[in-house]
Amino acid sequence: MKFDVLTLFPEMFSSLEQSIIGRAVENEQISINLVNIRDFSTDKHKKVDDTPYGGGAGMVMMPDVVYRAYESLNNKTAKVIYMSPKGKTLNQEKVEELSKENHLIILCGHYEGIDQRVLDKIVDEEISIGDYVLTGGEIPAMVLIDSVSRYVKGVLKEESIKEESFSNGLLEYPQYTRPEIFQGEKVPEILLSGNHQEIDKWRKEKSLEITKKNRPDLLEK
Ligand code: 4GS
Repeated sequence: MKFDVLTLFPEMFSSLEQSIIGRAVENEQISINLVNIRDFSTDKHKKVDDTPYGGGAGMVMMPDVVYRAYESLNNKTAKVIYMSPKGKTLNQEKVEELSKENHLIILCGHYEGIDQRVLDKIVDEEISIGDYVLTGGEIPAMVLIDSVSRYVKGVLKEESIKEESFSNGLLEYPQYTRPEIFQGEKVPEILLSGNHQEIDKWRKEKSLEITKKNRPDLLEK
């Protein structure tokens, strides 16, 4: 899977050099190409934004600068995704669907956003990571890259994908490891029994219990 990211703050993406995503890049299971939109400013001060027509607070990213950054990718077939709270909310189903693509281009806005005209020309899909407002689309882009990369072959062990929250439409059961007693609290006896049928049953019950408590909306689907 190839990700091209159009952003004013490419340095923010250094957190993806760590852990599982960092290893996936090293193993060439995914690639992350960061394009600095500012490099496509033609202004002597490298200006990338201006005040909004019609008035109002903040700055809007200029369409010509964003368009030149996009054009530099010579895109023919990749899906272009704009991270924005106006988009459809990301969920695990969407993540799995996107993981079937070979190439994604992710556009990150900053400040008040991007001139609508360039969005209308280049964006295929607008995606939000949730109903709250951030300072930029960079963290949402990292959320998308992280969640989609988990489904790319070889990035995770296959079992890890099947046994987690949402994969069966429910939240995940609780996990325990050594020591057997921590501050006087024992690990649930059943998990030490070696009876895998009973363990599966217990885990399903626990999944249902936590889903009922925290996310009853998931049970209505
Ligand atoms: C989100 C979000 C977001 C909105 C970007 C205000 C800067 C900011 N992007 N999911 N302008 N939530 N973007 O808050 O994707």
